[in-house]
Order: sequence, then C-alpha cells, then structure tokens
Amino acid sequence: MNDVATNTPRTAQGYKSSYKPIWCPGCGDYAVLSSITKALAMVGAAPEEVVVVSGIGCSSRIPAYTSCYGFHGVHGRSLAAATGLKVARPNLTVLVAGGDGDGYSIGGNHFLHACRRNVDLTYIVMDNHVYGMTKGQPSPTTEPDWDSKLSPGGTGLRVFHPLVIALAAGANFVARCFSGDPNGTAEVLAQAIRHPGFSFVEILSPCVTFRPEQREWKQQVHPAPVAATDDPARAARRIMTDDGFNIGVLYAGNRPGYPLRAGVPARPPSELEAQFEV
Ligand SMILES: Cc1ncc(C[n+]2csc(CCOP(=O)(O)OP(=O)(O)O)c2C)c(N)n1
Ligand code: SF4
Repeated sequence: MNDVATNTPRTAQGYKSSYKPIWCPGCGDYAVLSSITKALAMVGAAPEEVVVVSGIGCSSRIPAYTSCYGFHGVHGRSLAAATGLKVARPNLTVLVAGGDGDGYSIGGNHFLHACRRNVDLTYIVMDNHVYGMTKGQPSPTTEPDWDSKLSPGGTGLRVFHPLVIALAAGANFVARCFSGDPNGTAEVLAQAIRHPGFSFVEILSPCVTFRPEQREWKQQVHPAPVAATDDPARAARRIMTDDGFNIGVLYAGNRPGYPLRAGVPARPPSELEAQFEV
C-alpha cells in the first residue's frame, strides 16, 4: 500500500458522492459500493488521494458514486489507464473496478499483463456471469448451459477461470467475495489495498434482472475452509477443485511489485499537452 494513511478517523459515508446509484433494485453492486467505501475508511486514505478507475458496464459506474477522484474509461481498458496513473503518481491509492465482460472479455489481455506487471493496484471485478448493461449477453464466466433468448441452448463454451488465471499470470493477492457479505468484503478489500503489488478481488455480485437465479448465491457461499497460502501452485489447486463459492483471501504472495519511483514531481498538464501538439 502507498503512504497515504492519516490519523484522521474516516467514515464510509465520507467516501460516497451525492449521486444516487441508478442500478436496478436488488443489484449486488449497491453492496459492493458500500464495501469499497467501508474498506477505504478502514485504510484511512484521504478521498483526494484515492482514484477509482473503471471501464464500461453497470459495475463500472462505481467511480461516480464515490467522493474520490474517478476515471470512467473505455470498455475493457481500465487496467491500462490505472497502470499508467499509478506509475506516474505512485503516491495515490488506485482502485480499479468493473465487470466480468469488461475485465475478462474485451479487457482480458490487459488483465493478464496487469497481473504479470504486478503494479500496486487493487482490481475489483463484480462478477455476475453476464453482460448486464447491454441486456444479458453471455460473458466469459457464463455457465456453458445457461439458456437465454440471446444464447438459446447455452453457449457450450468452457468458462474462463479468473482466479487461477490471475495466479498463473502473477497476481500477488487473490480473493473471492460475495456482495451479500458487505462487512466481510470490506475486510478483504482493506487487506487487498494494503497488500503490495497487484491485488485481485473477484466479487460475486448478482445481476437480479438478467440472472435472477443468482439470488440463491446467498445460500451457496461459505468461508474458505483453510487460510490463505503464499504458494501460488497450492492456491491454484485449491481453487480449481473448490465449488466456486469459497469466500475469503485465497492467496497472499510476496512477489516484489513493479518498482515505482515515489517522489517524482508531477508535471503540469500544460507541459504534457505541449508534447502532443500537432
Ligand atoms: C468498445 C466497446 N465495446 C462494446 C461496448 C458495449 N458494452 C457496454 S457495457 C458492455 C458489457 C458490460 O458487461 P460487464 O462488464 O459484465 O458489466 P455489467 O454491466 O454486468 O456490470 C458492453 C459489451 C462498449 N461500450 N464499448
Ligand atoms: S442490469 Fe444487472 S448488473 Fe445492471 S444494474 Fe441491473 S441488476 Fe445490476
């Protein structure tokens, strides 16, 4: 984590903006927003020293609902923008938020390389196994037999396994959470923010509109039966053989993060603009 902790006691409310979220009633993302603001209060980072970067999707609306700086970017490109930001301004706490379509489909390549680079970021994916914003197309984490108007009979495609892929690609912290457990999720997010290097937190967050059956996740999730390991191969084996509903920190590694040069003076925007004048 970067050096932004202060002695000022902070409340989750202090990280919320005045904009009212427009998610569907019952969407899991409301609780994720609340967990993010709780985690930031636990960490104690000043809102003006935190940036929330996102792509496009229902979940990617998160930055607007926080009082931190925000960047609502291009679909699938949040990690590229966040990596550049963190390298240029290492003293900022940078969170990246989005959906499974945004992060694993169009953004899949950035996901792999963000894990590999191990820049000190916290990547939060609200996984609802569907493209919510564009009205219910299957995503890389959609079950192969999910039958819908847009995928009659199911896609038949094997699902993408984000947690194991993150481990193989070099992420330094891997966790799975459930939006219906906002306090537990906030604790994990606070750990993820404090952990150096690239932290990946996958949050099962139901899309009640296009996947109403995901309301049952509440009965299916359970705490991971063993503590987090620092051995990526062991973590991968555990994740490959679990039921997909183990909640908690699953891997906390010690790989050195991408070297960041703290203290590099920020350049005025006019100087940067001058470089791109044609
Ligand atoms: C380059 C580009 N391609 C496609 C889209 C259309 N698009 C917007 S959101 C979205 C999917 C969002 O799904 P997901 O990331 O899973 O987030 P959710 O809405 O479920 O939270 C797509 C395909 C776009 N905005 N830009
Ligand atoms: S469409 Fe789904 S993901 Fe989007 S706001 Fe509604 S419930 Fe949430």
